[in-house]
Amino acid sequence: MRYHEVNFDGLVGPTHNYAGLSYGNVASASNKGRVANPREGVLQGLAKMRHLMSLGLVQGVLPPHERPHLPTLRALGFQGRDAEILSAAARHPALLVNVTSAATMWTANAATVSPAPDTADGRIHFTPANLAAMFHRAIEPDTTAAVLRRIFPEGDRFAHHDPLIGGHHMGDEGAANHCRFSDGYGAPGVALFVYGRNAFETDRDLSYPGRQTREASEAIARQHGLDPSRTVFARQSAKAINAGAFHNDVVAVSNGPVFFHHEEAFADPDGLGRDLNAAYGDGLQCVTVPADRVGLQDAVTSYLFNSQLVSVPGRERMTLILPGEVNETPAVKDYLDDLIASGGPIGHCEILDVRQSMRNGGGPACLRLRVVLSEDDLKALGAQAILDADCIEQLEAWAHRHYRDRLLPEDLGDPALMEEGMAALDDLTGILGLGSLYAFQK
Ligand code: SUG
Repeated sequence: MRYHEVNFDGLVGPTHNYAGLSYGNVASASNKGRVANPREGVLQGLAKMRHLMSLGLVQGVLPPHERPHLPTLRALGFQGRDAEILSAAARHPALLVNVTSAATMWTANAATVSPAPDTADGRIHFTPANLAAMFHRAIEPDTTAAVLRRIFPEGDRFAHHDPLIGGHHMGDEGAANHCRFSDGYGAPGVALFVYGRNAFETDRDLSYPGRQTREASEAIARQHGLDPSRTVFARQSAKAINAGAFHNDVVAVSNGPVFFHHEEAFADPDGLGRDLNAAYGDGLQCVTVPADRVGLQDAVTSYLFNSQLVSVPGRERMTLILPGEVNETPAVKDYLDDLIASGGPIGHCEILDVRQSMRNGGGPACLRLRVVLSEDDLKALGAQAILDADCIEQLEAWAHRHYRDRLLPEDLGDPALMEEGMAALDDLTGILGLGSLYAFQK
């Protein structure tokens, strides 16, 4: 049976804007209040998907969530018709920007996914991330759960868990803090869970939030039925978090047996090396980028590690899909030239423009959730979530039809924007065969 690692990219939503909502995410803070272009954002994302398809990879897509999120506003006591709720909420601009964020585009934070070969019952397990660290993201899990259940029907192939309870203490940010190593996607893998802090300790070393806790990662490993001897937990270094690595995927990425990461990503790199070797056995290939070649600061601004590391059919060495910002960081550019010349496991670099997302701290890897699927699993999906030439063309036309090309945080109270968003998502559920999914459709 052939297995694929499918990237499910999040579509940039119609309310994409720069509101400076994520403390500890340097790009989000520094671009606060800038004019956003949602149409350009969604088209950049679709161009990335097109590019991966052109390389012969199977490409999936996940829909944006409804924004403003009226169910949250209703739960907070706002009443009346949709337009009345919006105009009342607009008198609380800080709340409104939070419930209107298009952050669901970063599907690396949608869920943690454990492939079938790694789980005790041989099913693919999903836990939607509770994203408890940030209010604008903590409103995502219910819709994420509904979307995942629609696309991957619960049954003998797919198993769904509820998002973790426990709020901040069980803070879980999904696949962005999870790596998997395997010798072929269909072979049993080793899971690496990376956390920023312990749930029940005050960490005085952190100046920015450690969004993921060790206890949350352990809970997920337990409920997914992972083999403890093939599961490793590692703490991020405070230095990396304080430099802006709010998720581990800002400083590390894995594919197959390859682990590409920054030297200063982890609190105890030697311990991690020993644990991974013990769990994986021979064959793990670490590509560790020394701090004297690329400093943490440059890693964070360029998003070198927030690249997608992919195995392209017909290419012997792996390919890094990088954001355009790497070209603007001389140390990173030099490093990449040497990396390719070194003859190591990474042999190709391809650079794509995802700048609309990057300005909010979301690189190529943030925009995708990886799910290992067999050919039979692909046939069992419950919606048209895998792209083909026709579907991506329809999505591009859809984006041109519905999206604005200019948006500021102060535009978010506009009732026309809310209506445009609903019309876009209603249309989208038709294109992707998702049925009625959103609260406004019920
Ligand atoms: O959660 N930015 C997102 C970026 C998420 C990136 N994901 C990964 N690294 N996997 C976040 O910080 C900013 C929104 C704003 O400021 O308007 C934001 O939510």
